[in-house]
Amino acid sequence: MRLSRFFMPILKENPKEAEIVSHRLMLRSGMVRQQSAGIYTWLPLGKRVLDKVNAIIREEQNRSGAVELLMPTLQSAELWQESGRYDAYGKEMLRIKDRQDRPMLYGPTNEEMITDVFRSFIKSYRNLPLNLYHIQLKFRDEIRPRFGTMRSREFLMKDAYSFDLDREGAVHAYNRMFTAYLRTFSRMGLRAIPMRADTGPIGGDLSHEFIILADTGESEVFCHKDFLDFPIPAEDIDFNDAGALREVFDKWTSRYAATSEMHDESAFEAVADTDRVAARGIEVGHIFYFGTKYSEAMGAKVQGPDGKEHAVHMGSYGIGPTRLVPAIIEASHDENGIIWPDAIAPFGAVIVNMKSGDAACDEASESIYRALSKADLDPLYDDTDDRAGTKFATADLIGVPKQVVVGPRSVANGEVEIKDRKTGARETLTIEAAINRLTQAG
Ligand code: P5A
Repeated sequence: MRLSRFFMPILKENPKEAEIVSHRLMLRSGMVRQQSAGIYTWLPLGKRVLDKVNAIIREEQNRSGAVELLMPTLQSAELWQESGRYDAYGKEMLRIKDRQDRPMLYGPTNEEMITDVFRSFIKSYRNLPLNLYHIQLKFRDEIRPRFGTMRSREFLMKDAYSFDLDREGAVHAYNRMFTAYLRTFSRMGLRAIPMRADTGPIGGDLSHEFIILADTGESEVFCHKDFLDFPIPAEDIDFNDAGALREVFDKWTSRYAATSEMHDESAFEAVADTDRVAARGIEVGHIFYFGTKYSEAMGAKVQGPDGKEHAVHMGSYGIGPTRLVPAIIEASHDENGIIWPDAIAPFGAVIVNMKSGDAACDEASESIYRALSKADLDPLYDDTDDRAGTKFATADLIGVPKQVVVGPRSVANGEVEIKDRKTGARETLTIEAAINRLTQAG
């Protein structure tokens, strides 16, 4: 991508409305724009990062055996009247009427709709287990949308729904998602700690929130320090092996970890003084097992091996991609801007042409741009007429992992500089060696 052809509206001033660093950096780097309170446009730079986050989520969901579909954002009120949540949900639900005056709503979650999909097709236990997910916009009319896309009214959610014949199957399904979530967040460079959680309006008796420790987090959390370095399950873990997944679950739940709503002061005090972590955190995921709450109310039944009808046991599993992006920034930035982990960087490298218009600089930059593009490194080429200082600041701000600096003095010797955004380490190499270094590292 040539920056002169891209759309990346960088802000020079710090936006006054941004209270936390991720919100400030997302606005300054032109990743998002607020359209109205808690409702955002994802601009091209932000969209690239969001797509990377979604791709990792999708890969890990698919690996665990979940199957993707896409449900609509608008739902009919009838489904929610069946489950009894239409009146219970309260003011967070955005209620709408269509031209026939039929009550509709912008979905805050999809338990009812997926139960309706399920009951209209699945009649036998032979079709179980089943886990269906989608990545779709939700709307919750939060009283206090804040911190940009961290707590917005319209936001993206990956929501998965599992269906099993009995509790045992449902617990296996829960452990599948538990394990998939550990892997998902770890691939984004995050350590998300599963904590016993309240089930709120979703319901049920088993629930974990996945929390990233961050000073700017909205939740108060208490946990054992072992969570900071437990090993993450490997890619080849067998998601059909209930025993292996049970072990993962037991290991991660053997230590104290709770949000303030579930906090038990005396249990926490039993943890050795030096092992206690009391901190703030960001909830990036939340999983629930709620048994037959929706299947009973909505008649989602299958015939079991005993020939009788059974209401299916269900769970639901959420991740917030539009919250994850700022959460990653909270965890990875410095005073000059964002530092993207490689796996979700919007570009693989940025080529900084210090003197656009200079024949030698242009030629070297173009050849590097061509080579990196060909190697699928997805480079951004800063070919604008900005001053070199502005270009350096932009490259640091947008946080692309590798910068290739093409300046008149080094180019005269056939050389360029590679700067690592994270460590700040610089290395001068011939153009060819620089291309090799970047394409091989990738
Ligand atoms: C689980 C999936 C549910 O809604 N039903 C379907 C269950 N869970 S949840 O905890 O309420 O939300 C799941 C995840 O969505 C993100 N999220 C938000 N992100 C941005 N702004 C918001 N206002 C917001 N609300 C929820 C969180 O990541 C949460 O864990």
